Amino acid sequence: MDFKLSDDNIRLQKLFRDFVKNEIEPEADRIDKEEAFPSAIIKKAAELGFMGTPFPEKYGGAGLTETAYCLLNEEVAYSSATVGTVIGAHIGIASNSIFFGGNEEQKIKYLTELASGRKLGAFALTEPTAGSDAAGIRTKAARRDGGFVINGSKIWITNGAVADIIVVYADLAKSDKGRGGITAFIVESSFPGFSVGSIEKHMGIRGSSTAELVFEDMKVPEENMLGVEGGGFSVAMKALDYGRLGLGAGCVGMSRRCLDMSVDFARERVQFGKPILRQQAIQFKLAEMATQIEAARLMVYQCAWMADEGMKITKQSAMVKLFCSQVANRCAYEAVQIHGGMGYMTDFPVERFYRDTRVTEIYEGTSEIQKMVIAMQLERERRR
Ligand code: COS
Repeated sequence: MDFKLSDDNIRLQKLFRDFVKNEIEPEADRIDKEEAFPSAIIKKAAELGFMGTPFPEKYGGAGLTETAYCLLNEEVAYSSATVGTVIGAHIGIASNSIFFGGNEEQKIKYLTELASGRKLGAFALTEPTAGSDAAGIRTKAARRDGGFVINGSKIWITNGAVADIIVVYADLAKSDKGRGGITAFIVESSFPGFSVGSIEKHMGIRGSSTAELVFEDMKVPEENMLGVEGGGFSVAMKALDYGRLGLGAGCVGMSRRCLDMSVDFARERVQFGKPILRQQAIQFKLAEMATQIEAARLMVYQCAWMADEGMKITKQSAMVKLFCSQVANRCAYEAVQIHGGMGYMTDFPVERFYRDTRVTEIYEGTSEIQKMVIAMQLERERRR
């Protein structure tokens, strides 16, 4: 058993840290305050090969591991959860849908464009009737003229208004209900019949784009069906397994940042004649934060190792997502508490982290859904 990062991963971690320090940190507050999509940062990340970190080089990726992808997410979210969210939606769930569900032609045509960062991806599953109950989608696909036509809409799609390539999950069955008909399609934003509807405003991750997508008789070529007819639900679930792992790594980065800000502040802030870092009330908070972050980090990298070994990560990644998002929320809460009045002011990043961490217990499956996934896996393990 070896808990050290490999020399290659230590080098990558340094590379990611330099990128974050030079390109993201100077912009992170502005991105939040101006609700600005971080296009220039994403372009730079693409030039450096980061937009396809875990994918093979033959598909335009960097040919690295899930561990490396987690290191990237951890460092990026240390500075900006917005940028972490854009990359997470692009790699974790959109590109992974094609990587896991696509055939060779689809990977060459679409994954290469995504992994190289020339195009941006989105994952379109959620609908008004299908949030936690992912199988409740109403968007319909039908066979027509040797291809498909899709009608319906999606909501709350990350990268939705800016993505070029979108993996859309639609119901190809005749029935009105059931995951049996759910089929995945690769859609280009230039397809006639595709349009962007309302753009959402949100509490945190304010520079990320969250949009409604509308499909009106949108024609999709036969060859753009991803995987098999009715196989879409499994593709979405597998992509989410990997998305949740990356998201957990981002939560570790956010938690670390909250701790670092808190220690720095507590060293400087003097009350009752000494730095508050010397007050037991504050020491206890910092110690709890540090201990939880240590545990969260170990969970992330154990799960990343499992993924790199080709093991099934459904249960483990749900645990990672559940625990790491809770830790991030607790760390942000305590960071604000330690900063006191200053933590509540918008002049300091701690307030941004408080808002940004909140969504991590909601998107890519709420904490309650992660518990369901874990419990269902426990049941399956006992049945075997
Ligand atoms: N990988 C591959 N396939 C999977 C899978 C996984 N991780 N999990 C489930 N599947 C497959 C199963 O094998 C099963 O296939 P068969 O019917 O052929 O046996 C099928 O999918 C259904 O599985 P299950 O019975 O577990 O599905 P449920 O309908 O009970 O799923 C949950 C319920 C909660 C797991 C699902 O609806 C879910 O994850 N919801 C949350 C969605 C979400 O995260 N939304 C956030 C927005 S997207 S950013």
